[in-house]
Amino acid sequence: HAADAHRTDLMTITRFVLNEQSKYPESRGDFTILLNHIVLGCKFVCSAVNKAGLAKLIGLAGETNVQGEEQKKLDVLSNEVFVKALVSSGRTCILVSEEDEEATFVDPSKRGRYCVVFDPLDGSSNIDCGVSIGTIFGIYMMKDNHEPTLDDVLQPGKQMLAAGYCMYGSSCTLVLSTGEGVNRFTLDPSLGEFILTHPDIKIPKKGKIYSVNEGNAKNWDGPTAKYVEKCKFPKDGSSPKSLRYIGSMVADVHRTLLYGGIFLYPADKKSPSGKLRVLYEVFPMSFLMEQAGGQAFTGKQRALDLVPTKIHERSPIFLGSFDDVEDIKALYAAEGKKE
Ligand code: P6P
Repeated sequence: HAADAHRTDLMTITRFVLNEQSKYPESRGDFTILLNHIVLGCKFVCSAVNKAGLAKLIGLAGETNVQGEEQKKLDVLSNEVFVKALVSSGRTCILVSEEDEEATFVDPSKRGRYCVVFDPLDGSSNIDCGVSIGTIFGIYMMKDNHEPTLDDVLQPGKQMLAAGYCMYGSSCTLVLSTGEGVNRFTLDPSLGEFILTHPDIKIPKKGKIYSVNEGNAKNWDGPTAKYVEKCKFPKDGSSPKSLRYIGSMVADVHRTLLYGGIFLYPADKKSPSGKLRVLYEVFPMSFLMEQAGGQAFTGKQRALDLVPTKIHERSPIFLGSFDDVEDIKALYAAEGKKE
């Protein structure tokens, strides 16, 4: 019986990745081992986030991170857990975390070939009010077998081998792409395993939702202002789009991936490069969107073509349903022609 088959044929994330990797005869299982350590980190953070209210883990840790923001204890904890898990995997050589000003170069005795860029707990300002938050990560292979340098992580997003996020909300859900589509896994706490629940996710070609912080409207440039105006007062007789903005990137992007529509964090006069970080926010989410049939644009180019020069570099980002992003690309192109 199909339902029984589902219950007994548990496709765990490890089994799923092993199946995928078995297509590459030369793979030695290193990627699967690396991913297992990322999954371990996600399980730990999921447990800590769920207990946060009880364990009084929330509240300020008294330190501030490189972004000058008050660091909450869960940020500190999550970052330490991921750094330790990734180093102990023995498969990484460079780590870039939103929480650490400098990249971590793994000791040669524990070194592997992968570079991991991650935001251990994105949206952490929402911890205290229970809004979904998440871990975002991207994986590069080092450029070649030399001494690792920052160049190994300052690669365009299109060079990523894999990207994903884990969202800590009503359930713990991990969305992953290794370059062959997007798959969603849900943590079964009774098993402590992420089980494949939504294979091969595709984002709707067009959506009815736009997601942007309207509070920044005063500072937007022309094309963004024009696009949002079109969402609210469509000229073609179609109904206006709905606005949904949670203020936690993982939650806003997850909704966009499942329901369709567009997520925007534009440049503005206050922050000319926008707010979101290229390596561990823009690239992983853009990678997932393209793998799901959507697209991601910086206002100037395809997001994954961007070549970062600094590990905490920011970029404007417009990502989501293919047709919706196409619309804002046309407005930027028209602006470009005027200049
Ligand atoms: P704003 C959270 O702090 C975050 O980094 C992302 O998760 C989120 O999308 C964005 O900032 C929200 O920024 O300026 O709208 O509050």
